[in-house]
Amino acid sequence: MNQQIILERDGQAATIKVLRPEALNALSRSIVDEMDRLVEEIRADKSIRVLLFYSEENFAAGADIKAMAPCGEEEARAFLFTPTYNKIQALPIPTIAVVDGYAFGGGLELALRCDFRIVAKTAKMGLTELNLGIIPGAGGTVLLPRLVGEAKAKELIYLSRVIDGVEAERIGLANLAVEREELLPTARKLADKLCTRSSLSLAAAKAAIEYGVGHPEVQDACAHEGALWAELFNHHDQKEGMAAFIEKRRPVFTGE
Ligand code: CO8
Repeated sequence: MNQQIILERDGQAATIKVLRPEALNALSRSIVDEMDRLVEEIRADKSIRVLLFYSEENFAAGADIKAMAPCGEEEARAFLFTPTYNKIQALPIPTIAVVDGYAFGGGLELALRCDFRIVAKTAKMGLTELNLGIIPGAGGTVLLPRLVGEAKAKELIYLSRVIDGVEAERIGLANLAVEREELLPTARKLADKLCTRSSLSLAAAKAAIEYGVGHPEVQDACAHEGALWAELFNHHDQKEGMAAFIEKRRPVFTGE
């Protein structure tokens, strides 16, 4: 078990934290292996309603360059973080990347797999892989264009351009940029708000959006959305949500 990554619990929220300050929280293979195990644990634990990724000082200065440097093609393939990042993206609960300091390369790609990015105005973010003679390899070329559009994604990736939190918010890469001291309180407030929503509705909304973004055929995606929508009528949360509206009170969702 790698001790450089931990899971912290705070009520219904869980936080995954990297503890490798000497390398600006660069992600080694064994850190990501342990991240994979933690993600499996979170998926199985129905009491966890929201997952945050937050590491002190720096989100992650990328994948471990010193470990990748000697790799050949086969070893590089084995080093890829894609299977773990795919699992993170597929979690049915909302995920929030809380970005302070550097989020470069595979670090930013982790943030791109989350549903929300709350960033410090002073954060430094970039898909800087082309500086190293490679390309983003954990979803960056796929997910960045979805957020900022193809032209801006090409500019950022081709030029390894590093942007701060303010610019990240302006171009749609971040949901919100805040002062550093407001970073965690803002993320916690968002997490608390998400925990009051129906976990079933959140999971269905996430599945519908993911499917819709990945399927350009609008009628197909809308049919998928409609099936998820109708299925929710099997559950208490739909009865409760609508009853609460009619009775003019706040709904109490249970995820059932
Ligand atoms: N990997 C390994 N070590 C790192 C990394 C990294 N990504 N980033 C920083 N470190 C280490 C440095 O080597 C240094 O260690 P040491 O003191 O032993 O030399 C220590 O952290 C502190 O770093 P610096 O002295 O460089 O600190 P500075 O404040 O001068 O600079 C920077 C900070 C600008 C962040 C600088 O460290 C930097 O440019 N780091 C590299 C950033 C980068 O290029 N990241 C992308 C990596 S490639 C990648 O992520 C590929 C992802 C695609 C596939 C994912 C699955 C494999």
